[in-house]
Amino acid sequence: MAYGQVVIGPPGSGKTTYCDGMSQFLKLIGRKVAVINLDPANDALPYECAVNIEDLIKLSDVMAEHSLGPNGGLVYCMDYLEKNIDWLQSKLEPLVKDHYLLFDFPGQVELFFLHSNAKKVIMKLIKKLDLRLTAVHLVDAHLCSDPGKYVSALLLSLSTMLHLELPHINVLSKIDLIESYGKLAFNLDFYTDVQDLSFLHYHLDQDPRSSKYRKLTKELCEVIEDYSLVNFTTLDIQDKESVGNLVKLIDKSNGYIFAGIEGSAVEFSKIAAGPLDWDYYRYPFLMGASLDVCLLFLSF
Ligand SMILES: Nc1nc2c(ncn2[C@@H]2O[C@H](COP(=O)(O)OP(=O)(O)OP(=O)(O)O)[C@@H](O)[C@H]2O)c(=O)[nH]1
Ligand SMILES: [Mg+2]
Repeated sequence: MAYGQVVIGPPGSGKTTYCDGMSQFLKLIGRKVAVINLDPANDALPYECAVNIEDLIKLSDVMAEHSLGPNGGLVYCMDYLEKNIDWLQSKLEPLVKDHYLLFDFPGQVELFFLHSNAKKVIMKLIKKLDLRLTAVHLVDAHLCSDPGKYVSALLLSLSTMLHLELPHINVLSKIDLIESYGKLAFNLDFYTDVQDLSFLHYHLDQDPRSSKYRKLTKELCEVIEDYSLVNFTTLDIQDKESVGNLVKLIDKSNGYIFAGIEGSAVEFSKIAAGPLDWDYYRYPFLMGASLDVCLLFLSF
């Protein structure tokens, strides 16, 4: 059994930078990490990747051969990957024994809430290799600065959660830049907790573009609230405390914290309900240290 993350989100939301930063962080806390690039449009990779889809198929070749644009080309590449899942499986087999996996996916969002090929790739890997994966869905925090864009980020997050059916964490990325977008209409908690979207209506009405779709937006907000599934955590990939907090959430969601624990159902539920300060106890030199102390040791 191996654990890992499926890193997804719109173009430019920070997926590749995240895989780089997250792999560095996890290595520092003692995990063996393999980053798998499944985005054939990723040209300059900042991390050393263990598996690269480019070795199977190149986006430029697909576009030239089939007269496709980049979007159609990416859908083709995902289809091709699904048909050739044995290639990926054989590359991953030696890694799953002792590595934590980070999958860097393309930023074409319809692959994750509409088409079935990327989902099939993930599900086949989970089944064949006995993986425990969490979807980490990155959304640029910039979208909070515009109520209409924020509603579309909520809808995208919800439809991706429902489509992928994985343990799922939505992340507002690049949170370090949030102040540079001007004063937000609400406190950041409003955007992360997704508690009462009716407060957005007034601000949506101020924008002539969104006031035109007032009724539609209201109905969509109600759908989001009725499901009551979406919330966000925040991330500044350069801030080790921010990354550390996210790692704890992810490890709880995919069950990493339970790995190797042999105990009763009561022990499991104690851990599940307990505070999130468990991770670093695995590493003897950090035994008993608080997260702050751990992070001090693990300079990023
Ligand atoms: N300030 C800041 N910039 C970030 C952060 N994360 C990513 N970036 C920047 O955002 C830009 C896009 O990052 P990428 O990692 O290439 O985004 P991506 O989601 O992989 O993009 P695509 O693969 O094209 O979909 C880069 O210039 C990064 O340096 C962050 O936490 N803070
Ligand atoms: Mg990328």
